[in-house]
Amino acid sequence: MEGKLTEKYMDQLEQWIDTVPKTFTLLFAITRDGCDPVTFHQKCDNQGATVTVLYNQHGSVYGGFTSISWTSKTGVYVKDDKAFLYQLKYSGRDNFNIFRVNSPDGAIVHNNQFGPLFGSGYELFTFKGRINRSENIFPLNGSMNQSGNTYNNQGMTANQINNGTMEVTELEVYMVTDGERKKKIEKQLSPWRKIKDWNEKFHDDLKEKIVNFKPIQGSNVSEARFVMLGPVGAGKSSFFNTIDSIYRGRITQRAGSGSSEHSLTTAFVPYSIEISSGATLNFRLCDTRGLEESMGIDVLEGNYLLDGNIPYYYEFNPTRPITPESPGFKSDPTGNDKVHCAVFVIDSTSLEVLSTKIVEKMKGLRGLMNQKGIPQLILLTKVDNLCEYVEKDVAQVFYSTKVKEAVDKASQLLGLPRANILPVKNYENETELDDNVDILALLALRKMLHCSEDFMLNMKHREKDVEGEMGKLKLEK
Ligand SMILES: Nc1nc2c(ncn2[C@@H]2O[C@H](COP(=O)(O)OP(=O)(O)O)[C@@H](O)[C@H]2O)c(=O)[nH]1
Ligand SMILES: [Mg+2]
Repeated sequence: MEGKLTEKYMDQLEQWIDTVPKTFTLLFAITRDGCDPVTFHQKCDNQGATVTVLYNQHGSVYGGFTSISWTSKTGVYVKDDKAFLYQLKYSGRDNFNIFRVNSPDGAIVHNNQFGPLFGSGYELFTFKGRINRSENIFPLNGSMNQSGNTYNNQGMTANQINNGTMEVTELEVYMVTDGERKKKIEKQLSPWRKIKDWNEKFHDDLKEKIVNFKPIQGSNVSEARFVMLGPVGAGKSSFFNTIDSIYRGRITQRAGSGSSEHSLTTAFVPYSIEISSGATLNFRLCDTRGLEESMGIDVLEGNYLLDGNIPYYYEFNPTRPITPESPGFKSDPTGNDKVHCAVFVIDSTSLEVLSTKIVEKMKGLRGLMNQKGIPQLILLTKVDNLCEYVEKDVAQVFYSTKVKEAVDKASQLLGLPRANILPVKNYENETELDDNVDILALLALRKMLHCSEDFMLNMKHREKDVEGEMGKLKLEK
């Protein structure tokens, strides 16, 4: 098994350790080996220099390095003047900080009851005794403090490193040895998904084709309706903002976005897009309350949502799902009210930690959609956070091995064909538009429109066929 540590992070650790190139070999990973001091010591004792890496559900990566082998003594301070604690990522963003040892005598604590333990003041104490996994989280019973006694804290608090929690999604220990490492190929020579010509003309063509989109004639639909479903923070509102920005010619933020524990969007908002001529495009992107483990849209409400019973701007209320008696309930929805294509929005960097409850919720909704023949897609967001090549240049997205792997994974997770998984990078921190960001988002939107056309065509044929049957019945009478 390969670990989660990326090449970029290995490069950084290598620089911090010394001037010689380093190879990293995974010795211990709690998701694979379980979180138990016995296993940790079996796998990591007497292996020379090691780096311990913790990953949490808030998108933070941090840990410690020691140049001295771990041992199963019963509690001794071990001197290491090369040891350090470090931070690589905080809340989803790279943040490189090193906290070098300033009292080497107590740099490391060796104890057979404990996992990796750094600092005489337990500056980084991972766990003691066996820790059981709960869903995708290991609630470590250790702690972190930046007292500055053993390691120079650089004026940073523990909360600025571990988000104030010792819950982690993974803890790895790598053996560190001298030697050039074979860099993982993170960029392919030929794309894993072929796109005709990724250039300005393609950008303009895509943009125009979408402006000219018209729902299938005779399907009783004048605008396609997409519903975006997914966990809080996945990037639903940002996707609408991205499309809106493309057509407004500047970065816009009509849909509120940001981070919050519960969903910021609580209403059913059917956003439409206005172009410079004042015309509106013939589709609506419906923002919904996020799918939360214990709240959010349930299956019954999902059913109403898909059938078009839920009125515009309806406020989802987790404690009181909508019923036919609720004010505004559309008991006789039109072709426009129906959902013509469902879009699950998933953060590509969270695939590994997506809770099983949320996946089950999405699968439940998929079941409903299959019954109704509604096509389904996945928007795989934040691919810039997944791959450094994409972060630098979004046009590299279909050459990125990491994005390809995430697409495969998402496809397996929900059981949708790979062609229905659409990587996107939303505008989030930009002040200017970028053709490459536009192209990727427009490609996704084009696929959404195609899927909605398929659905409308089926709707139209079904209506015709039913009418035909009725006609026959009448004639037979
Ligand atoms: N780097 C990056 N950040 C994103 C992307 N999409 C959304 N975000 C950020 O993720 C956070 C949550 O996004 P939001 O659209 O509010 O999620 P929602 O809860 O699904 O509506 C915001 O801080 C966004 O700026 C993306 O593609 N790349
Ligand atoms: Mg939102």
